[in-house]
Formats: sequence, structure tokens, C-alpha cells
Amino acid sequence: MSKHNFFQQLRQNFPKSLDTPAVWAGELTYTWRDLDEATAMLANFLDSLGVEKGSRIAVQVDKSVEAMMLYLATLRAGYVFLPLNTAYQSSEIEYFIDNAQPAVVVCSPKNFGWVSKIAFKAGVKSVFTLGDQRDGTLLDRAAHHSREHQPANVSADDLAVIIYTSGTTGRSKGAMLSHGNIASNAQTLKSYWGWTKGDVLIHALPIFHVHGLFVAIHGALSNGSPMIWMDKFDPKQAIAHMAKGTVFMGVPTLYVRMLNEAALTPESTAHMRLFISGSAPLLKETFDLWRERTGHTILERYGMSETVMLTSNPYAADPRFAQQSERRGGTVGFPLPGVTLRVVDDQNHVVPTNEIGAIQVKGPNVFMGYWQMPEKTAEEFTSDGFFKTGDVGKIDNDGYVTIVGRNKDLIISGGYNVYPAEVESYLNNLPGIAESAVVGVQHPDFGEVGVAVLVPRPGAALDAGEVLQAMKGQLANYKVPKHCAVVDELPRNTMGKVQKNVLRETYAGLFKA
Ligand code: MLC
Ligand code: AMP
Repeated sequence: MSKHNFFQQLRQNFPKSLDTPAVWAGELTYTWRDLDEATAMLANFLDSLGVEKGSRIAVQVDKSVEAMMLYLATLRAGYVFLPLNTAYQSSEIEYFIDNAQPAVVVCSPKNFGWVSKIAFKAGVKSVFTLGDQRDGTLLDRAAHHSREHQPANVSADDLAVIIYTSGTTGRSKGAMLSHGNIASNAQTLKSYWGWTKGDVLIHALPIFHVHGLFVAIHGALSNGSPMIWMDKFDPKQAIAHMAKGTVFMGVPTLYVRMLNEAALTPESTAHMRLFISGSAPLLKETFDLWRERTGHTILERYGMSETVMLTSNPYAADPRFAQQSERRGGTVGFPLPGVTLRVVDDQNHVVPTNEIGAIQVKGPNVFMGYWQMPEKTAEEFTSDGFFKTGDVGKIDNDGYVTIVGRNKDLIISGGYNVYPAEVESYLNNLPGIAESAVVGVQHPDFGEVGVAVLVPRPGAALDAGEVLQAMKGQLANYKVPKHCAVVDELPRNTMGKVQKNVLRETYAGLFKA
């Protein structure tokens, strides 16, 4: 019995007519049969490697339908998928491979040289390549395998995916999500967002983080809905796809970029049913402008790698909240059915309505813990089993949740998380830098970007441009600050702690539109 295998659950929702389109990707059309058979071949190939169940399959490849198939095949065969951002550079990849000890690594053909070196050094037995033009050794090898595969027997608590998230201190942590975690969230969202026959998803996001990988792909597949596949987001193309699509999911930057296009009109979006935003705060201004320009009201939701989706504005009248159906800009809506969300003070006591506190959550969607970090996992849960999100917010009289900030030192830039501590530790190791502080400031396109403030070592002449250049190629591009300032000293409070709020104020206007 493979009823808990999440791939098997998705497959049961494939349409009866398997020869109809499942994905349109440029010139290519993939049918549901293609998805079924290709994932079977890939799953059989993974099985043929003789690796143990529960082994990690680490994947750093450009976005492609085949990359999605590799994800589905990994679930199908009962292994653990470990997606890695394509922006990660060698030192970052080295850490993930050492930490996760994958059995198999799949990388882009262009990166095989350096990735395989890291992988073999860490004891990985198998490294394959997968390009975005259906090329690479993975597909060559899978081509020899059967198009039939019985999905592996797993339990709901068996590990399905590890998603690495950075931390305020120390290195990244691998959030472990089970088949049951992702299945429960997919089922909840399918009904809460009113997925319906005839829906077509415009898939515009990367597939190495939960937004593009889970929320988008699971949404379409669990409804048997086809996807229009964009290898890379392009605002003009996305708007053109709206003539055929009905559902769009994006981080706020995608909405900001589409608003810059004259083609965005009530007519060009008339076929659309739903626009969803998340991963970063959607400015009320963007929410209002979108409604003005298109007549559609964006539905904002909130989630995390550790929990998948937690809250959502209503799609339709929500009987749990006095039949409210209003999508309120600036809020992230209601806790999803099955999710318990509370706002607490420093003593862990629930605060009254409208008061600000730390957001904690519980539910079948909440992850199993951090990979091989039991102490860190224990720290992030309360004694009564709530996960501490690190986000700060409030719940109003009508039940809407608003996120007002974070008690984790985190910058969200274009939907990607940047932890200042990681960037600072890199900067502090560069020659000539005595100390550094990285803060997030408002940015018209990315929402927020990092600014680095540097203090030179005595006698050293620091060139901000050179520092930025030195970082590129060493750190994922989105982590590289968009500006470097050189100062004599950092502002500190009486305890000697750097006053990041002062720095944020100083550089607040740097990128104002
Ligand atoms: C690219 N750059 C970024 C950046 N993306 N810098 C800061 N923040 C980002 N997000 C760099 C580029 O390397 C380049 O640097 C310069 O900025 C301009 O790049 P661009 O060409 O404008 O970027 P582009 O390739 O178009 O990518 C922008 C983007 C992309 C918004 C399309 O960042 C993106 O797909 N973001 C989505 C992230 C996402 O899926 N998040 C979900 C996480 S899940 P240079 O130096 O080369 O000029 C999660 C949980 C939840 O958070 O709730 O969903
Ligand atoms: P990640 O670790 O990449 O999964 O990012 C999760 C974090 O993104 C959350 O803890 C929030 O801080 C933030 N986030 C996600 N959705 C929203 C949203 N709609 N509004 C504000 N912040 C969000």
C-alpha cells in the first residue's frame, strides 16, 4: 500500500484522459502520461542505484519540467528531495553536501566540474547532470528504464523533502518535511483557494523553494490542472500567458514588475480567476494599484519552509470567520483550516486581540525538525508543541493576521531570505575589514535589499566596489549587498551592541523610487 506516498496522492488526481496536456513549456507540451511515465523511469533509475530508502537526492539545476519530474520521481521512489538554489556558490554547496550527506547529487552540466569535486570529496557515490534542454546524464541513464513503477510504500511521517533555511546565527538548517506535512497542506489549499475544473496555473517561480515547488506545483497537480511553465519570470510573457491561465502565484517583486507593463489591463487579465502573493510583505500600495489596474484583488498568504502555508486571505466566504470573504491588503488573512496560530508575549502568554507579539503555530503541516540538529529543533518549539516562527504580528477583531515585523535578523529580498549574520561573517574575513554590519533597506523592485556598512582596519584603504566584486562568485548573488558604505565606526548602544536601527534610518532613502 502506498497511500501515504504523496506522489501517489497527486497521481490519483491526474485526469482520466492521460493524453491531455499537463504542462505547456514553450514549444513543448507534456501530457499527464508523460509525467507518469517519465517519473516512473526516473524512479526506477534511482532504485537501480541501490541506495537506501530515505537517502537524500540533492539537486541544483536550472528550472525545467524535467527538474520537476525528478522531484516527483524522488517522492515516488521514497527518497528525500533536497533542492538547492541555483545561485548558491561553491562554499555554500560544500556546506549543504557535507551536512546532508546525500547519496546522489544532480547538477547542471555546466557546473559538473566543481560540484562533482565537492560531492566526491564528501563521499557521494553518484553525481549526474540535468540541463534545461532535456540534456545531461540523468535522462540518458533513466531512458533505459521501465515506464512503470509502483510508488514506494511510505508512512505519513516518512521524510519527503529537506529544505535548507539560513539562520540568525550559525549555518543553514535543513527543515525536514514529511509526506504527511506536504500532503495536508496541499489538500487544505486545494479547497481553500477554490481550485476548480478548467484552472490553468501560470508557473513563474523558481522550484527550489516552497513557493514554486510546493504551493504552485502541488496546487496544480492535486487538482489535475495543467501548468503554463516559465523557465524564468518575464513580466511581458507572464501577462501574455494570462489569456490562457487562470491562477498566478508570485512574490511581490513579480507583481511590481508586471505593474510596470502597459499591457497589464482589465482585458489582459480577464481570463484570470486568482492572483496569489506571498514569501514577502506585499505593500498595500501594490495591492491597491493591482486592483485599480486589473479589477482583481490579490490574495495574500503567509508561510515558511518549516511549515509550508500557515495563513491566507479568504478566497470565498469563510464560515469560521463570520462568512468574511474580504481580502484585506496589508494582512495575511486567517489561519488556514487545521492550523492553530497564536500571538504571545515574552512569557509565552497569549496577548489580547490587536496586540503585537511573537507568532507561534501548530498543525499537521508543521515540519518534523531540523536535520541532525535536535537541540536547535528543541529551541524552536515551545513546551506545548508550538513552533516559534520568528515573525511578529497581531490578530484583529475579525480574525485577520497582520505581520508587523520579525524578531529574527532577516532581510527578504525579492522573496529570497538573506541573513545578515552570514554576509557579515563573510565580510569580516575579507582583508582590510575590521568589522561590518548588514541591514535591510526599502527597495522599489526587491522590496528590501541589503546594505553593508564597513569599518576598515587601521591603515587599510577599502574600496566599496572592490568589496562587492569580491563577494560575487563567493556568495549567492541575491545575498550580495546592493550598496557598501565605508565608515569610521559603527553606532553602538551603551551595551556595545551595534544599533542596526540607526543604520537602517541612515540608509533608508538610498533606493527610494
Ligand atoms: C536576483 N538578484 C537579486 C534577487 N534576484 N538581488 C536581490 N534579491 C533578489 N531576489 C540579483 C541578480 O543576481 C542581479 O545581480 C541583480 O540582482 C538584478 O537581477 P535581475 O535580473 O533583476 O533578477 P532576476 O533574475 O529577474 O530575478 C529576480 C526575481 C527572482 C524576483 C525574478 O529573485 C525570483 O525569482 N525571486 C523569487 C524567490 C522565491 O521564489 N521565493 C520563495 C521562497 S519560499 P547582478 O549583480 O548580477 O546585477 C518562502 C516561503 C513562502 O519564502 O511563504 O513562500
Ligand atoms: P522561508 O524561510 O524562505 O520559508 O521564508 C519564510 C519567511 O518569509 C516567513 O517567516 C516570513 O518572515 C516571510 N513571509 C512569507 N510570507 C509572507 C507574507 N505574506 N508577508 C510577510 N512575510 C512573509
